[in-house]
Amino acid sequence: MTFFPDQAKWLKKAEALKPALLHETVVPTRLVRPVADASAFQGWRVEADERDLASLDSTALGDGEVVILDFGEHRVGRLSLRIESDRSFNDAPVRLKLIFAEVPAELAEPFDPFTGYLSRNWLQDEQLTIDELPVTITIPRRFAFRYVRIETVGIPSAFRIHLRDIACETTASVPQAIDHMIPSGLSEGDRAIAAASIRTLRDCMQTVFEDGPKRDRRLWIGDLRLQALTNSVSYRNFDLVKRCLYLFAGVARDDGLVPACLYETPNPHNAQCYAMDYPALYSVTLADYVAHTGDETTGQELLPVAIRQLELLLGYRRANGTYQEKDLWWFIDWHDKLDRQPCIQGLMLYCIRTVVALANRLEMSSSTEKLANLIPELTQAARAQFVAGKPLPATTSGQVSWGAWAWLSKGQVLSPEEATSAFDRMQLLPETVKPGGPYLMHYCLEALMDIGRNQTAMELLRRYWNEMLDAGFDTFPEVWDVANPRRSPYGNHLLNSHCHAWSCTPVWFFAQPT
Ligand code: RAM
Repeated sequence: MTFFPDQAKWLKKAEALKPALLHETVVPTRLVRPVADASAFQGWRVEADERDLASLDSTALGDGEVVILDFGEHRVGRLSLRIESDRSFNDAPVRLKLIFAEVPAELAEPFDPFTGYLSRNWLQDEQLTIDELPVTITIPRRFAFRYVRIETVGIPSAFRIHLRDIACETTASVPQAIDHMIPSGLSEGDRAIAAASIRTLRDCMQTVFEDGPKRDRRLWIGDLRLQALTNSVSYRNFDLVKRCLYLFAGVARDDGLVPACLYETPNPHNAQCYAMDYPALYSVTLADYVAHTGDETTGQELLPVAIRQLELLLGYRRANGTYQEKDLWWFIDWHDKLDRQPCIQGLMLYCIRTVVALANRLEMSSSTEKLANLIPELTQAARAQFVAGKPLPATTSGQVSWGAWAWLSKGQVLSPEEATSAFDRMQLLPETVKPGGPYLMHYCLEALMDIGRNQTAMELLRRYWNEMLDAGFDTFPEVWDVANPRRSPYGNHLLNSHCHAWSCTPVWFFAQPT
């Protein structure tokens, strides 16, 4: 028994909305090699190899040789290549070790001995062993990369090999060319930010909005909400958003809670990973979808799912007005020091207010009456904990953070005037906890926009996202900390994803009225 009687029907709707994947052939643009450089991102940059790409065809490769191809920009797809012997025979199998790298460090630093909290198999290496030459091979796994390192292993001295026709068949549900998606009228600097944003979104737009094509390659609500925003001012592929909303609704667990993320194959299913903030944000994603498309029929059908999330999540609220992570995990941001209590309370209020407004729009306001009635009490409780008698919004232990400020503002726990003055004073404090990554930074900027501080938001956006461009990115990464480029939530920077959904929103900000 599923909680919502229509879950099976919703999964069928999602299936019917599954986009066809588009494939285009792209080829490398040059040969490069990594160079240690303390001033470069993670200590590595690439420079042009003295060998010319055009000479690769005629280069006979022996044992232990390395070729590194630069595809010119970040791509997602499958690599194919032709391997030939320079003789009429090969008297032993040919082995190639390949590494697909989004950033130079992946080309230069050994993957082993492996440390990290996630599986080593997320690191993009591959080994090919080929018995008979000549052969043209397409590596079955889809990779996310800018560079491909190929190393020959164990080639006997009796023959040499040639690598030819190296190409990538890209995969995405949108075309590869991005220029027409970049808003007109931007300065040159903003165009560069916009291009990387669009490229990030493009490479994550597969048969769902993936969080990152390198890792986790799956659909998360938090990422989806931000991708859907950027999509609304670029590709406008609203069917993909609709598909994702139906997928989450279709895999809700027995009590109706949707997971934080889901798996698409072999059949869409619940990843059994729950986080308070992500199901709460289902409501906002749905409300945005209705606002962007005017598709009220879908809004009406899925409104009960959004309401159910908030009702269930409110059940985790303790008598003292707090939520506890041991009852249900929440994400909010990767910063280790951030006290997320004010964030989660502000976020819940923001989501409740959003679903109430959506229900009004859909003329279903009786369904959110109970939620609406709770708003004053929840707001007062949050004010008592984080605002009353404090010089700045802070946690009970006195921590001042951009995250708390953003979510208390978005939840209207702070009035616009309070939010404005608090932000100005907070900016002057050296000891505040800043966002640990682009995801929370997005919400800080959104909160600034809400109070009409668009100029400040855009200045912060340019500073933060330009730092990433300066580090050499042409897509935006999951983790960004200019002071610590090797920062990783996974205990190993090589596991980080460098083309990550939640970092793609600058284009949405550029489209907002100034
Ligand atoms: C990571 C993913 C994803 C994020 C979750 C919380 O595993 O990269 O983007 O939404 O964490």
